[in-house]
Amino acid sequence: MINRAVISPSLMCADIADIKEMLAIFAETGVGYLHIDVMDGVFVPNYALGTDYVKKLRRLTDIPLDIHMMVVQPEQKIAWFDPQPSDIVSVHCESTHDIRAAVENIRAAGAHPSVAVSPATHYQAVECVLDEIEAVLVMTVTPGHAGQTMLKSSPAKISGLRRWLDAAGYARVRIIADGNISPTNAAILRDAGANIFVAGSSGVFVEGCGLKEAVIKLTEAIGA
Ligand code: S6P
Ligand code: MG
Repeated sequence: MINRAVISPSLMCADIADIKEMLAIFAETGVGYLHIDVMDGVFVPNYALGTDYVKKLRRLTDIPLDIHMMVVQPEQKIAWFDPQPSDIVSVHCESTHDIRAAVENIRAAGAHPSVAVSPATHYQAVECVLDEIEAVLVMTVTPGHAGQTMLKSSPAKISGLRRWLDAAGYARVRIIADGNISPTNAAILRDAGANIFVAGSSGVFVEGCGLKEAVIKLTEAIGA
């Protein structure tokens, strides 16, 4: 994976009425991934995108997916999404007692493994799988809902994680920032060391702003 800053639009925030037009804009502007929030109503108090949505989406685009599993026992559910070689799949370390099995199942399915950490979880929780993962997803809001405000502790958490990864010889491990990634927050988190910017209602699906215009603005903010 190339370690450059990229945008990953969060499709739970997208208007499905415009999906083809939206995907054409993402292809034209060169977004890195499409972020798919999977929620089971148990790990988080909400439901979001599922297997059939992903299957149909794959027929419409070849942009890689960045699948964020907010479900219990994710190790049993990874294969349901038929992960592809360019996809990233993130599993929460709080959602399973066997994070290594979850990571191994992502690798076995052929995708890039990533571990997600909720706000109350220290990033060092990923230490036992550091040799196996290619990214760490840092939740900069409480997982479960779009439209929240970024926690003030997020830039320091991301810069601490970046320094820790680099010092341990894992500079290649990318950091995904997820939650209230506005252009202003994206620039701050880019300086802190994030590489992939999940863009929802404050990033690209912004009220009163055209989609293409918003993607360009966010791309400029991350210096891509
Ligand atoms: C939240 C989810 C996120 C949101 C995204 C929304 O549980 O993991 O991916 O979809 O953060 O973006 P925004 O700008 O509305 O916070
Ligand atoms: Mg997400």
